[in-house]
Amino acid sequence: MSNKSIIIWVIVVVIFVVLIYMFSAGNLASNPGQVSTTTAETPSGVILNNLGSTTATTTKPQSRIIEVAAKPFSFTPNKIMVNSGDMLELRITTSGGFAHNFSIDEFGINEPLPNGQTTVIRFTPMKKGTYTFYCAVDSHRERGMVGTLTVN
Ligand SMILES: [Cu+2]
Repeated sequence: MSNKSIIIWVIVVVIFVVLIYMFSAGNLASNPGQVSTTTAETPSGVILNNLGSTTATTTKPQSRIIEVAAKPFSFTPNKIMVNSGDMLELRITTSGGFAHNFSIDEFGINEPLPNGQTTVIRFTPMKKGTYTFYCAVDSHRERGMVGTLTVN
């Protein structure tokens, strides 16, 4: 091998290395495409900060397990407050000898609650507001089996 061909080989290797580097850098840049969905949340944090950190609260959606007792004729608690996007799991336990029901019209929930059992109802309210939950059996609602779900 002459000196000239060694130099050519070195140049070829250097170009090759640079190409590999650029290619992997391109991959690194495109992989965070997924990460950028996470980064996309950052602007809302920035907006919160702009609105004033004194009023900013963490409203990250979270799993919420809420135990509810259903008996003649009440739900306990009868006021439930959650944040929109929370993944709710209501565990409603009936007692007192009657079968009941758990309904929230706006969410299309209409679940029977057999006596003496715990019924699990899962849903994720996305829309803020105050919604009425009630027992749809006979006149149970009028007798007090009613409450409010507030979604903030
Ligand atoms: Cu009832």
